[in-house]
Amino acid sequence: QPNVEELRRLMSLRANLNRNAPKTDDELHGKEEWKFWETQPVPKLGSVIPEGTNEPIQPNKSIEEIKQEPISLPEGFKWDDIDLNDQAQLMELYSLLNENYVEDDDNMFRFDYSPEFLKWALQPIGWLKQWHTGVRVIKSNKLVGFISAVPANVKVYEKTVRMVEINYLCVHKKLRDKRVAPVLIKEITRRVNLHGIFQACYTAGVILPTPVARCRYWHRSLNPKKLIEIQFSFLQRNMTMQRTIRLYRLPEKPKTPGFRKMTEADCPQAFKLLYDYLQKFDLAPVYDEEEFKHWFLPRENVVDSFVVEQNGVVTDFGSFYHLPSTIMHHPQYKVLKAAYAFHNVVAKTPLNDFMNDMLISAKNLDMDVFNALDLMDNKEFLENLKFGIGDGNLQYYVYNWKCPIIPPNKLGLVLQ
Ligand code: MYA
Repeated sequence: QPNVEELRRLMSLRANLNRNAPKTDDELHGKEEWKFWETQPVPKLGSVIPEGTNEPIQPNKSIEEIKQEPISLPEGFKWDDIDLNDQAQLMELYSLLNENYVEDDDNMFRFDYSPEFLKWALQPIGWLKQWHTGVRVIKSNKLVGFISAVPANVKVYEKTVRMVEINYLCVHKKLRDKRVAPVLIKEITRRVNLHGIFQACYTAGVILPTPVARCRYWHRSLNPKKLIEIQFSFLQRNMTMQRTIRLYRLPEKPKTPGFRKMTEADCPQAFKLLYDYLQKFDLAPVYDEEEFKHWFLPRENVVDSFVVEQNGVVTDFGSFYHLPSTIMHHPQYKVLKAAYAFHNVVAKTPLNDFMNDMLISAKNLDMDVFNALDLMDNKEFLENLKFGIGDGNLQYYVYNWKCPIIPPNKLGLVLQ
């Protein structure tokens, strides 16, 4: 554990991660067996996959080989698909996650995905209700577990694979360490397999067998006073609050001529910019125009997108999503408002200038912090625009696939 002085010096900002599995290489080496993961079609930790390999680990199954009945749950629990179009059920999922989902290492912040955000993230083109998989206590009907899959086309090196993105795996705090998570994972695998899909991608703060890529969050203070007061960040040595506030001050309005919020009419051009840009990555989504509209048309308090447009020509595009965190024990502040960089593509404006306008836009939406991973071309602007490095890695995984490790600058996938 670094002491407070070191924390100050590093101005270490926190990433939201979970603490139930190893997170650092040191913790990992203390772990001897993977009772669940060693039964799964994933590469062994430490295995080196030769260049040129890019294929499934296990061949696809025929329908007859897939179990028709759900995986057995422990006595007293039942499966129940969550209907997100039913407001009461949507709120049940919201509460489960709000109270039990991912926290930072020191249990100070916990993700607070809004109900509208969950609908956006879980109902893209092709979503299925049976992939919004819940577990309830039979007696009380209380929702105590959840896992989701949504369909996506993902390019891995030179192949585009129909797969699912797995997210929002959550087990109620009172039910932890009872091997419920492996049951949820096996059940969602079965339900996805029944649709002829045998690959999945997912991210986690924990290290599991075996990451295909690893990157890190960086944080740009927009409201440094609040961030320091809630101990999300620390006053640097030799800095006063006033100097810190001045350091992070931003212009009132975006500076690039033609920079504005994206509208439906911009979509064909913005889509083309992003589609072409994503080709250069080794792991990236392959959207069609309808999916692009789903993911990027602005939705209040969920996702925002901006373009630079002049004389009808869209030259640059950028987006961020809104993911607040609950501040767990602060007398005054209850919510940390965070913008997360999604996709950004510039064809004309210098990337640093464009991203500065994105920061200004986030600040003007009352965000406290702007977070970005060090993937795609983000390293070009992180330091210049005064982002500070976070304190945890985000691991990327592809289920039932073997290929060599992908470096962050070849990673083009951002999950919510
Ligand atoms: S990542 C976000 C995960 N959620 C949270 O961190 C929220 C807070 N934590 C919890 O709710 C629980 O601690 C969870 C574990 C549910 C995480 N991914 O039931 P257990 C392994 C995968 O006794 P619990 C996200 O949503 C662990 O190593 N496995 O433990 C993406 C051990 O296995 P092994 C994990 O703490 C999810 C086993 O689970 C994770 O009560 C992608 C212990 O189970 C983790 N994040 O519950 C899921 N954490 O014995 C995989 C621990 O081998 C999808 N474990 O060490 C795979 C693809 C499926 C679809 C395929 C289709 C083709």
